[in-house]
Amino acid sequence: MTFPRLSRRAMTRLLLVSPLSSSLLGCGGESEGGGGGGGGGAAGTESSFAFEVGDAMAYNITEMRVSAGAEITVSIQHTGQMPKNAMGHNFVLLQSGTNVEAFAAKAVAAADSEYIPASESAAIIAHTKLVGGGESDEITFTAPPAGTYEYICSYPGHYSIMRGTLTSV
Ligand SMILES: [Cu+2]
Repeated sequence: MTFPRLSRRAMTRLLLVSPLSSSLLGCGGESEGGGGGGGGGAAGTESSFAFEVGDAMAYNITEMRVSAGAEITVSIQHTGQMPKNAMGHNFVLLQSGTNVEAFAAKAVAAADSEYIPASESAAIIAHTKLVGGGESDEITFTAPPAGTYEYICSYPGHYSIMRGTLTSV
């Protein structure tokens, strides 16, 4: 009920001088230091994405909306049983304009680097490592300039189903 850190008089002064008073009041004495969890800047954007993958070829997230220049966290967790050499998954965010089919063809030949083709590094904005059942990874990167970007799982044969669109605004 009471504000833990401000006396009633101090609170009144604050109300008189601060244009933020209504939002402070809205917060009451409860938690929520403002902004809410995982929120981003521009409307409808997010800064944290939790990918869950399993023994099927599927992403749980096929659309991402981010604020250009924001710090983005992508985690990927493989909740299935199959090892990564049979049902590996990753998250590979590609530069705008990348020919996904051509990229995927190069990726197939890059087994030694877990299907991240070194020759195509300029086309990759960010990527996680390849995960199999029970494994996970997390990366942080800067959201690219405003535009539309595709992301795929570069494990052989997966990209045609495991792909999504990141929109940066
Ligand atoms: Cu995959």
